[in-house]
Amino acid sequence: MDQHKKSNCRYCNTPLSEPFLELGSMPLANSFLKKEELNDKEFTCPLSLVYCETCSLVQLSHVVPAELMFSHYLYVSSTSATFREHFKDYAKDAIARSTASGTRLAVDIGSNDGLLLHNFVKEGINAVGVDPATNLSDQANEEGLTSINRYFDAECVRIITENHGKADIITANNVFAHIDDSQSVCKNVSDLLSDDGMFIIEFPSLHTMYSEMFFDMIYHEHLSYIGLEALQHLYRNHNLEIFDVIETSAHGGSRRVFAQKIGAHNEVSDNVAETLEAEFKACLSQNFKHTEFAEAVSNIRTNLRTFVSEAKKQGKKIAGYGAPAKGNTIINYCNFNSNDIDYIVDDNALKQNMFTPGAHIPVFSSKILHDDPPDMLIIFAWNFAEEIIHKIHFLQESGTQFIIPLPIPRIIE
Ligand code: DWN
Repeated sequence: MDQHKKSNCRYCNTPLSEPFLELGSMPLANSFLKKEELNDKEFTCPLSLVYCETCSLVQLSHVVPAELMFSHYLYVSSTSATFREHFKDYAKDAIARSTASGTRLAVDIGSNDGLLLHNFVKEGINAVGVDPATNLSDQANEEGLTSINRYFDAECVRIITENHGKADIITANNVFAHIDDSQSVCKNVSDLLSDDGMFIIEFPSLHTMYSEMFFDMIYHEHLSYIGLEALQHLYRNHNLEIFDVIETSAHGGSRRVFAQKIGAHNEVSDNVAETLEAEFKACLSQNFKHTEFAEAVSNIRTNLRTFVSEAKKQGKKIAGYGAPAKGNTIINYCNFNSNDIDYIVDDNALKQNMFTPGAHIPVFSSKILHDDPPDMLIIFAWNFAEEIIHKIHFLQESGTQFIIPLPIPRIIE
């Protein structure tokens, strides 16, 4: 199974030009290693961005086979209390909006450990999850949920329709950007969706990535970096129309986009035109914006490397909190290793006693912070900084400096 270079845009099939940003050849962001694997050759693939001149979709130039990334998955949605609250509110919002007469069925594509499914069921809605990660799908089923362990393909639609009927709510959160064959998934959604149904996706927004310089959102799982213009272009080919869009705080700034079959009864909100206008004003489809972003990312690397090198010259011990996929983009793009960052802690047991891909930095449970406190703690899971700092403020009181890495490394006072 090897990667391949994408020749055409996955949303509109326009031939793609050369990348405007190249972060280098990198290992997969969630491919943490066991100790005995440290000397094995790691799979790497160019991590570069290209944009489509027709529909303006920003996307990776190279595609890694999904099986390599998603069949056994270490990321667990429920690890953070912030996300547990987020998807509780999400389910309530979706149900409140679903005016399909007597909402009968919700289907969550990329259901992970079943966090959203659980909230739909708690609200009295029958819910079915779809996820290719066997470890996570098994976990959800063991908890009494219904999770189909496969990709959301035509056969999956047949299985769901035959056993549960059409879906009044279909969701795909932090997964739509991960899909290479977006055309087939949109067709499958259109086939599964009831006539009055809603298709809701949530994803880190391209607008935020550019405005906040969150280049760490770039990794091989994230094939697309979605703006509303590109999404509208894709949906129209599959009898889907966007009728509302809201901004959420997830992952530092996400968009939640609501769609329906063209002509269904939801009025198109002014939010859609306003968001398109805001993206137009941000010049997200202009060539200069992409090159401007690429230059800024290179400068951020210089700042981060200088920051860490200065701290190490002063003999400081540096650790990280959170071993998110995005943290590995920062670490590997800056060529950090365990001489720069002594260790990282993560509360997800699946990542503990493992080593980060590429840099081979050890990941421990947060207990080590009591036994071997660092002088500096870089919060790689910066999108959960408030929740994390609340847990470890004892460290700050004893002198550890907490660092937010992007857009410029800054000490939290
Ligand atoms: O698209 C994706 C994004 C949305 O989520 C997936 N491809 C993978 C994942 O990316 P990520 O790993 O960058 O996401 P998170 O949710 O920002 O990762 C947070 C990390 O921090 C997790 O490894 C858990 C950890 N954490 C922790 O150790 N203690 C988080 C909290 C809140 C904590 O208290």
